[in-house]
Amino acid sequence: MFSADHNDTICAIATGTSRGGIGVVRVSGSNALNISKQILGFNPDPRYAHSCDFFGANGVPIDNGIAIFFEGPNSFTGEDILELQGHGGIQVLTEVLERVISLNARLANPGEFTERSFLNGKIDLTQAEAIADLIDASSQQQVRSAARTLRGEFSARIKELQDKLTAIRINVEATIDFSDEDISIISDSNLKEALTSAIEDLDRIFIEVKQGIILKEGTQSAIVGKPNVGKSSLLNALAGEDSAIVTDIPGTTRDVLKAQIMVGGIPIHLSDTAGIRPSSDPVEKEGIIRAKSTIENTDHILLIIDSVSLRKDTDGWVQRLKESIDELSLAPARLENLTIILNKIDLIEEHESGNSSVLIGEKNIPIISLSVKTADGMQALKVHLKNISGYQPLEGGDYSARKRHLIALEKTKDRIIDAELRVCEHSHLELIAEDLRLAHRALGEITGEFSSDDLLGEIFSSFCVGK
Ligand SMILES: Nc1nc2c(ncn2[C@@H]2O[C@H](COP(=O)(O)OP(=O)(O)OP(=O)(O)O)[C@@H](O)[C@H]2O)c(=O)[nH]1
Ligand SMILES: [Mg+2]
Repeated sequence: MFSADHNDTICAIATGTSRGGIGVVRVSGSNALNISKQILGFNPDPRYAHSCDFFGANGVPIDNGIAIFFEGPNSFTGEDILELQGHGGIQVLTEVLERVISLNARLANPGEFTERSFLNGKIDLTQAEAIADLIDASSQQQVRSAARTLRGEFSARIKELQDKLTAIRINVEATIDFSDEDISIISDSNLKEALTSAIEDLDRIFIEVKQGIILKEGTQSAIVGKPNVGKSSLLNALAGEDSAIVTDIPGTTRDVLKAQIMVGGIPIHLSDTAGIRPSSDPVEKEGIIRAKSTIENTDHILLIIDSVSLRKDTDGWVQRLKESIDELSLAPARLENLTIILNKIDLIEEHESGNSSVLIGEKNIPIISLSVKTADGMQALKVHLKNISGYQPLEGGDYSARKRHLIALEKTKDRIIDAELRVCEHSHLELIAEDLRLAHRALGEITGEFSSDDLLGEIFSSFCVGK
């Protein structure tokens, strides 16, 4: 929940709730100095690491550790902060926390320290989001991109574009002001040129943000095909654990089973589905309905075929492959997202693993031949999964980005295109000025200049307590 009251003093165990060598209780707010004096028994020097006792109400030390007091506004939140670094046991940390609460502080909501940092202008919204991304990062690339955004590199890109828009708006507004005197500060052609250049900049940022989203959210791949072709075996092999039941009985999998793997730093969300075949069994039928719905909603479709039933060295194999694809009832455009996996090549005498492709209609569909059983060809599949994710590292590194950034950029672009059209139609400058104002506003949503309480609530509630 977005916290309406920012005047009180908040506290939390900042180091999580598991056992550790060191545990930190963090306090932020106007009462932090008073709490410091009560718990430490002296007035701490700002930014000085005091080795001391942390006293309970009865004067008995609860713990001994390092206390650091940061005087606002030179602190993470911009408020007075006290950090008590004690021993990392749950009981001892809870006692220190309870003592702080008894001295007129309240338990912080998730993300409330970061929220205060944002509200006090210490960081912008993209940096606040990057803090959550850094904490949640599960690959080296995610750590790098979150750290880059936290350093403000993404905000700087947005700021550049905002400055450009501001310059255009100043010229448009000035031309409106001097319209009685028939003075034109900016000509139509110069205005159009400036808007086109802003759209080009937007498009570049758009690509960068898209890469950031792939890195953070990854892509979805559904494993589909006839019963018994090895779908669940493939899920288990990729995930590195036996999550799905594997038997030689066709129709084993009924429900959709999900697993997440990391390939080259990209999260790939896999779904194992029920084998598709005509069935009168109500449970299996429901499983097949779910499999088809998964196919519709996934980014990529991995159609597994038993290579014994579809030997590439036999006549008419392409036609038979086409029939298997037709059974999925895919919309023609979805062929773009299809990969064929020929499994069980270990059962074919002279087999070759790896990549090939086949032309179906006008689409060249990739084929990976492999054996889940022997792992032959599995590496080729992993490389393929990374390639189809669409991730291409940017030259200077990536940003950690979110869908809301993409939506705001789209809104900004739409408004600038509107303005561009009006320039072509020689519309009133007031209308162009309004389009540009709205474009500016949409861009400001990214850094949090213009954000609703609902949005802020959504962002900060995804944090952990103590951050
Ligand atoms: N020889 C060989 N057998 C395999 C291979 N992959 C899977 N199998 C076997 O094929 C059988 C079916 O495997 P599953 O993974 O359960 O197949 P499925 O496609 O999930 O089947 P359903 O859930 O019934 O649709 C099991 O006996 C597996 O051990 C492989 O690469 N080679
Ligand atoms: Mg299965």
